[in-house]
Amino acid sequence: MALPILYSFRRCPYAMRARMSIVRSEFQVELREVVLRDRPEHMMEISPKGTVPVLLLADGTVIEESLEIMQHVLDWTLSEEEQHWISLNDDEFKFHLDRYKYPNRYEDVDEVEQRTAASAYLMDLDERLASEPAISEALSDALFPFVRQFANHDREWFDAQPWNHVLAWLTGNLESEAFKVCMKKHKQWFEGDQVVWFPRHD
Ligand SMILES: N[C@@H](CCC(=O)N[C@@H](CS)C(=O)NCC(=O)O)C(=O)O
Repeated sequence: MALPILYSFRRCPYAMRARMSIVRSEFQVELREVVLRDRPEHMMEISPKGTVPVLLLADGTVIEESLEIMQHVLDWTLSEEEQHWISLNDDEFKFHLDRYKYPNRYEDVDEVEQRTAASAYLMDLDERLASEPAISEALSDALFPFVRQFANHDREWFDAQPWNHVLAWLTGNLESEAFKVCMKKHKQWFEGDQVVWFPRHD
């Protein structure tokens, strides 16, 4: 039977969260590594909006939103609280993250103001991570790839901030075996290439 196909880009935080959900589950896909300026024709045919990740199921269903991929793979129904954090992350935090990382791509953007605005979310997240019950693994996987991006922009500054729970949570995720599997490097996919299984099956 045909395997589900995942069009993915290693460094994309949306693709990362989708791959994390696959690593956590029994799901197995054919992974097709995409270079965004050279998107495969087949990917554009099944998902003309042109963003990664895209999951094509064996029955022909196309799932082209990272969160919907996670929900499908994990059979995950978001609680109200999970929905709340994901909206904060995907809308507000991502908005400021992009402007903090690439201020020149936008008009009238001050990098430090953007960093401060993004930091409000991280301080809230820090408080949430300090309280019980812990956030679910699925929610954690949906969020940390974005925090990773923010942290990597100026790691020294990030590490000096008073968000110890965020720091410990991020470190735990980045050092995890699951994340190592998720971040394994793959060559750009071309039609006719040998199938790359993900996670790898030996
Ligand atoms: N809402 C989408 C967003 C996905 C997205 O924006 N991915 C970026 C890469 S990180 C992308 O494909 N951008 C297309 C481009 O840059 O042309 C999702 O959650 O899957």
